[in-house]
Amino acid sequence: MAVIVKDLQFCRARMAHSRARRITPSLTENRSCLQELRRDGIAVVSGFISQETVDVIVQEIWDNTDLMTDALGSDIVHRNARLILQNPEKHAPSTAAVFQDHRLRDLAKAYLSPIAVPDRPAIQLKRGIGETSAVDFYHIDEWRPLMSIFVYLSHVGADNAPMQYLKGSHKWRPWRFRREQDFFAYYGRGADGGYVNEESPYAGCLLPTDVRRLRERYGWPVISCEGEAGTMVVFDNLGLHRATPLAAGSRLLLSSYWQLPRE
Ligand SMILES: O=C(O)CCC(=O)C(=O)O
Repeated sequence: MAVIVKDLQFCRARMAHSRARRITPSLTENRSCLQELRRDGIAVVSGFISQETVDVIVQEIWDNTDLMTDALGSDIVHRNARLILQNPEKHAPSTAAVFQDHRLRDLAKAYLSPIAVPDRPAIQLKRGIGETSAVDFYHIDEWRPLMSIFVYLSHVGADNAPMQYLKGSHKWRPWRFRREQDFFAYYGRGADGGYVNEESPYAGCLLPTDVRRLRERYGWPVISCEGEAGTMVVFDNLGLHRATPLAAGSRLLLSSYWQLPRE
């Protein structure tokens, strides 16, 4: 009985979010990026910030934080094979100009809704060679509209843990329904962004065989998100994507989410 109630709650919540979603192209000057995002679920834009801006931010991270020394505490957590520095604007003030850049805000509001809001800005560092985690399985991050932005602070080549995304997998197709329903029922995050139970890291994950079958059916190509420092990657978190383990060097980036306000 409780399960059926949960399923009904999911259907109601999903309909409410579909109604609140309002793609509004007039809100962004970057129509081609919006078009790509709508078509593929992802867009990679090189030169989004200059090398000079990258250098200033990286220097601040070195000077003001323990991120590069593997020390935890003071807003640094280790999750999903990376160190995550929360409240980045407090520790590295020059990141504020990037997180508050009107181009990002306009794009997010155009893609999601004029009422979309930013969430969980962070600086992420991967430097454990070969380190793996649950997000290395293809997964969705949500059942409700959600968009992520990465801005690279280091060169991300094939060896530097580029994210992989299945282009077109963000669109509504029947396979999603059961996945999103399970996600609604079993996934939880606390206020600090940490998982609330042992199932949560796996809630949106698919087995490799499931992904192979879906790709056979829908033909989604893989994009490997490689780029120079200064590149922006924007993606719809409802599309299937996965992290890849670091093979060499490190990967440093700014990340933030955009979503509809929580009711
Ligand atoms: O960091 C990455 O490469 C991918 C991250 C990811 O899977 C996620 O944000 O859900």
